[in-house]
Amino acid sequence: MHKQIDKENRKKLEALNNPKAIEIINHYIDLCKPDKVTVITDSKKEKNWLRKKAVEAGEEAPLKMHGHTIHYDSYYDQARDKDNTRVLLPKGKKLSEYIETLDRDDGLADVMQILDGIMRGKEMLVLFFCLGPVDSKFSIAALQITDSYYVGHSEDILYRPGYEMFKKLNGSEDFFHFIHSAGRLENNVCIDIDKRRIFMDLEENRVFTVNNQYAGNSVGLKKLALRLAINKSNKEDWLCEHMFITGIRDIDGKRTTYFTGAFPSLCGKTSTAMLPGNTIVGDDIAYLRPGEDGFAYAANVEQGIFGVIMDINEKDDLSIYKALTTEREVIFNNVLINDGMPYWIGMGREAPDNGVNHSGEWIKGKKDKAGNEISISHKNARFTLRINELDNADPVSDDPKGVPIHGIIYGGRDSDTNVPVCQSLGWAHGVFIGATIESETTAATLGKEGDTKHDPMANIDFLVVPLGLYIKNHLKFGEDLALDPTIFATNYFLKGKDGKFLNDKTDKKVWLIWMEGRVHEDYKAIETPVGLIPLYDDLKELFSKSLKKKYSKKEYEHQFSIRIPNLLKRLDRLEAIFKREDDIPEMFFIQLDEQRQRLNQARKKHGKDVISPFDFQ
Ligand code: SPV
Ligand code: MN
Repeated sequence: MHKQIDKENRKKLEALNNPKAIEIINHYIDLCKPDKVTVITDSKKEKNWLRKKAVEAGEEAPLKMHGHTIHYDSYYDQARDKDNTRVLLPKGKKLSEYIETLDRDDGLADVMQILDGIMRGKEMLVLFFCLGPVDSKFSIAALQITDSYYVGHSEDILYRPGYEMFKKLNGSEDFFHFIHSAGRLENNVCIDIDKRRIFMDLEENRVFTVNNQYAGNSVGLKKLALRLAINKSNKEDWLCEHMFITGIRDIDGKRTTYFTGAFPSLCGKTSTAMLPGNTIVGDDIAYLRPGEDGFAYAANVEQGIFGVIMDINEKDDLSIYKALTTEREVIFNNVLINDGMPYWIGMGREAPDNGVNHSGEWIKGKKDKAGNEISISHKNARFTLRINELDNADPVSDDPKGVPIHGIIYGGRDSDTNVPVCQSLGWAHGVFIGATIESETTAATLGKEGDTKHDPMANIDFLVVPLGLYIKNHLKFGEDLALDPTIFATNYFLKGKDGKFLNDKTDKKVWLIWMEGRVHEDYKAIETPVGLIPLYDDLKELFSKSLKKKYSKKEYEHQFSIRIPNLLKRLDRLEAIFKREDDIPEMFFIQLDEQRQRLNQARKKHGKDVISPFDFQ
């Protein structure tokens, strides 16, 4: 045991009986050279200490409402940092055109040099968590080393405790580990942003992340663990997905059916998972495993939400809004603070025109170095809280069995092609739909917004295995199930010629109820070249019953028309992309060809480019 670990902390580590964990901790004490090392167990007292330290150190500041704190990330660290994220690979190995890699030896040498002495003057925290519910087949143990109290505090909110779990590992080396340092700070935000690194080392199940604070970059258990788990799942027989899990109620509010859903970031994922009337199990990452009864079971990897706060208001997202405006443990990130109260874009209340935000002291009209006006909060500003603090938390969220999944929803951000909702023609066609998600880029990652990007299963940012292997495993997962989930596609972002959205934000409730009803065969559907779409009469009734809204034939026709030229163009684009990848399963190209044939045949039969849904009946 390292001589720098005092008696009390030494006892905590010895109780783990895990030589590999001790070896890792010793190694990074030697390398990072902290002034002090503190081991945090599952005890409430120690977690409270962590929360207090985050405030004492200035990484968080208390707000007026009891339990609320604010944390800021550097102005240049407001989202996932894709440019500095790499998968370390042995020489000569290739993954996919999509995946940024780096020679493993070079990457390790580089990051070890940055880590050398990085914690001088700081305290190293050693924390233990469990990914997935504890004591279940989903559980993965994780060891976190960090010098950020904010990261430790966030993880305490977002993940289940893992110290006791580590004891039960009986010395096994089968766990993930994460090494994080925020590096040098000024006004409590990172300054060495040119030395940011996020390196995934699959061989050792470890991730290095330095000179950052934004949780998507710094919190090991979140998107960094997602990558390690994707690697693990693809060698085994389960799926690790960038998916929410939600319990959808039928139109009478009597039956609850569990769905998962994958949407690229900032494309309506959390609001779909949190729709009023439904229950939330998880909003970001799910593990899916085959159950003994033939269903797929899904578990939430997390116990909290690191959610986007932009546009959270009383009208659109009541449960979250209520949780954010009442007393409880909440960390706010990168929003405006005035007189101890948080304000953000789209909160539905008038905001003051000065205060402190992600740019420091702020007054309305303030510009950044590039001359752009700084908004009151960042578009990717976030909040962190526990799911069980929400009034729509599902009671079985922590069930070690997970929940049985009847449906999977894939969504993208597309203004002119896909219909609002459609059911796949079977598992393989559904996998094809998921694999061909396209979306416009958003503020969730650093860089330009609004470019169309191909994002298979909304998981491409996190893929660390070849795309072909990932798709093959998806196909196999469904084939092996006796009762595979029904796959649906949604698109909330269709626009008319005037550039206005064709649907309200709240319309997604109708699409969800329809999907829930479809898996129980409550509604009929119309077969089109892209899949099965709703009947007008069913939607009219659902709009009226669930939203008290009129839904005209004209609206239906506009939204559910099959736009053949746009759909064919998409297929050409995607075919070119997939042809450049190695080992894409034959089944994928069969689906693509069949989809193209169906579109061409429909164009011929109906003699037009844009076919009304009524023409297919
Ligand atoms: C996302 O962008 O998909 C998020 C937030 O869930 S982050 O933690 O940054 O990945
Ligand atoms: Mn996410």
